[in-house]
Amino acid sequence: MGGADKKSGLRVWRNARLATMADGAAGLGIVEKGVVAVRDGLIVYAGPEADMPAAAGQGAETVDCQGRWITPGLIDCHTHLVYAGNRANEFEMRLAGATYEEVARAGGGIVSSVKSLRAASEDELVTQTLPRLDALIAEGVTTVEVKSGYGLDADNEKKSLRAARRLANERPVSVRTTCLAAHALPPEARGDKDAFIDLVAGTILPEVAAEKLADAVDGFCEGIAFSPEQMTRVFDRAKALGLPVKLHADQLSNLHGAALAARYGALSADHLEYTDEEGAAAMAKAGTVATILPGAYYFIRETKKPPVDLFRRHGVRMAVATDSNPGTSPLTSLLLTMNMAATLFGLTVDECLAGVTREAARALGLLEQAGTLQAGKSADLAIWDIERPAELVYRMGFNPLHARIWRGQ
Ligand code: DI6
Ligand code: FE
Repeated sequence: MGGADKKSGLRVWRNARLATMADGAAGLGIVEKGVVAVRDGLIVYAGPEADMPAAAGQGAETVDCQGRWITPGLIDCHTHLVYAGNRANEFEMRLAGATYEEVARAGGGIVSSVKSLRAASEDELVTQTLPRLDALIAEGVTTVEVKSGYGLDADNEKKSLRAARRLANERPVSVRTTCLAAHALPPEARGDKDAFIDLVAGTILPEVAAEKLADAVDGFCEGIAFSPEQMTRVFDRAKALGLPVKLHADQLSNLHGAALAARYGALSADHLEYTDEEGAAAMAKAGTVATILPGAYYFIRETKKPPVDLFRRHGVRMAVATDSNPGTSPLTSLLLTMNMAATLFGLTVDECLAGVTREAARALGLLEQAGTLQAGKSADLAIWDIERPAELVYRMGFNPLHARIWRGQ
């Protein structure tokens, strides 16, 4: 008992500058001369040192941050991190002038990742995913969302979700899993999208839910994937199973996916390059977060930008994520992602930082537990060797992380 007490005892990070990211605070919620006090993996106080209640500091082990900045641990709220192999060959084909269709006909595209994932064991998937996870963690990520979507049958979707869950045993990081069975049509479906959606809604989702393998359900609503009507069948089943939904929406065309997501009270709608004002208004009303994914926009050389001004005008919250995947965003740096969101889409530094902390937590339904430096939340911290927060967004390919604390450790 005594040993356990000591281990989980009070620790205080002092002499720090805080970007608390607290909702409602101005800008980043900056506290000069700040402290963060932690007990049992939870923040018990975050604020000015001068105002710290005596009880919060009594008998604490202290860490002198020497004026460094502390932000909430970063949250990557949209990844397809679990996959096998890679698609560098397709990248070379595209550089040589091949079109997406030509690549697909040569056996490329999502289906080639499906083939690789099906051939890999669960252990191999974990082994292949860890270096990508480590790259995220090295930049201060403390929570990562991981989607399935390269299995596309019950056994392989479950295998990939189990591999995703196991990442949390291998590394000090929180993992949220999302079932994206409605991602693409597998070859054995022979072009019958409706029959495949029946399989997703009737078999895959119920099996995934029965084993509690997913925290949410996602889909790809697009001409090259599934229609809004097909997505409603997936979402209806998700709701019946008690799972929150999110959606890859309006990435390549405007099928009004954002409005559809909002109608289902989705946690987030993601990509959104082609979303119109109606979609933005519906998202605002539903509290659906807009997850901005500049990595995919950059990598596929999209030219249509998500309507950031509409999101601002309607009060839609914006998250920023890597979309890490082998086909359209082989990106494992959330810091670089912030730079892209600022440079390509004009997000402000404050929006970028909120997008990888507070709003990312909101997009995962985790705002009660993570995403800001506030009492009662998980003690997930990133401590940075920087003079001002803008440096986290400004630099490209430079990592100023000094230390990362996950659940107080
Ligand atoms: N949108 C994307 O950009 C990726 N999935 C999705 O729904 C593509 C995934 C891949 O090509 O492997
Ligand atoms: Fe994605």
